[in-house]
Amino acid sequence: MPEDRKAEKESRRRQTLTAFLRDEARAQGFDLCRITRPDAIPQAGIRLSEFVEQGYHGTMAWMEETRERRADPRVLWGEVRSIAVFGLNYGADEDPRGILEKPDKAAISVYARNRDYHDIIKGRLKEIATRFAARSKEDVKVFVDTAPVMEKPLAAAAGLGWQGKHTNLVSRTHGSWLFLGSMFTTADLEPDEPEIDHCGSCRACLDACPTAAFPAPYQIDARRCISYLTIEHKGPIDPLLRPLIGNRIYGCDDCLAACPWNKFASAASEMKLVARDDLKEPSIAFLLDLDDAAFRAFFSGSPVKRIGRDRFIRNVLIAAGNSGDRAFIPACRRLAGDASPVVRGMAVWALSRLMTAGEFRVFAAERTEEPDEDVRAEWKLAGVA
Ligand code: B12
Ligand code: SF4
Repeated sequence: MPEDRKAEKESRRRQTLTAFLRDEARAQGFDLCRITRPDAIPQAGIRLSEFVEQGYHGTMAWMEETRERRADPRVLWGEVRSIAVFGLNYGADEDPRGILEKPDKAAISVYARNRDYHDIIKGRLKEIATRFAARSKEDVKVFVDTAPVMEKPLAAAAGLGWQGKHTNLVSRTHGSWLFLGSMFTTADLEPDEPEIDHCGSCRACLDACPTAAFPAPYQIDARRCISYLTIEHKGPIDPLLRPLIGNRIYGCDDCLAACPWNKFASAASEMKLVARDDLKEPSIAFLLDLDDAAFRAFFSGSPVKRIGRDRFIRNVLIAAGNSGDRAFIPACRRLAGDASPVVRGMAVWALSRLMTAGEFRVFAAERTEEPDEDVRAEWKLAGVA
């Protein structure tokens, strides 16, 4: 076959497969699907190294361990020729910051009020990949969040949006409310144009952060981010950051919600299928009472279940301590005798804020010997030697 005929045939195949993939993505409920090349993010690896060298990843050691694979999709999978990036709108039907004014309620970030998005997206990506592989006779691999893939730079290179100053992907059509997932393939697909940065001089997201987690625009120090502290971080949380956490018990949406591009976003109709109304404004009193079995049952199918009951109750105790609501004192007293040291320690902190100085002195005098070093440190912090 002459060279030009061959090139024309290849181009037609590329276009047909790309169109097939977009149709499949739409059929699976994705709002966006665009294509990029595996060599499209040369800056990302360098910036990831800077991030890790600054220690911004905190205790997420896996970020450092997988650095090389994360930085370059070709190290993760040598045969990959094209990467399809998918976006799923998860916008809420109201401003999620409203609950921050209700100290007796617990704020769970929007993404976690639904069934676990890893499960939702992975299932849909697998469907698409199976049909695409059958049609193209090419190899495919799908990833969402947990794999060593830099989803945001890839999404920006594919043109789904750009990385905003809060570092997340912002889209002109969906604001800051998109989940991302990707499909790597050996197929040669038609790449899309990248999106350019439309943040301009805006710094709303940077100013909105309660814990000042952005050392500079486009850079995050995860160690200060409430999402990291409440989800990824095990053990006691820095006492200086606790008051700034307010009633946020799982993740945080403040920087996302502050983004002016959200005015183009709509509430996600897709997510309604999996949204849980009882996770919109759960009461702190109810959550403080959850033992391990009740925690597992209540958060079954939710991403919240991943952090386990003890870390979760630690977070709820911080919210209780920040509430100023003395009605939580009996529950906190009970939790000060919990089997988990991280729960006991945070109960001591909460009580030191909710009780009067006199009440706390009486409570301290009644305590039994504490075997755990971290809990002893909490007593010391509260002024009890
Ligand atoms: C680790 C991680 C976290 C960590 C660290 C956050 C972070 N920004 O890295 C913590 C636990 C804090 C976190 C929190 C959240 N996360 Co998270 N997280 C991830 C994960 C697993 C890896 C991200 C990563 O590679 N970070 C390393 C850094 C170095 O990479 P980066 O963020 O892309 O950093 C870039 C910028 O700093 C930029 N940069 C640096 N300097 C400069 C200078 C200029 C001029 C420019 C232009 C750029 C630039 O270059 C870097 C490389 O591209 C991804 C899933 C995945 N596999 O990608 C989800 C992911 C990023 N998280 C997500 C979500 C939803 C959240 C939360 C909103 C959850 C919540 N409500 O609590 C918060 C948001 C906090 C925030 N402002 O980022 C979504 C974001 C979707 C989107 N639209 O972007 C992802 C993609 C998961 C998914 N599949 O949907 N997360
Ligand atoms: S998620 Fe909250 S704590 Fe984390 S960077 Fe954004 S505003 Fe700050």
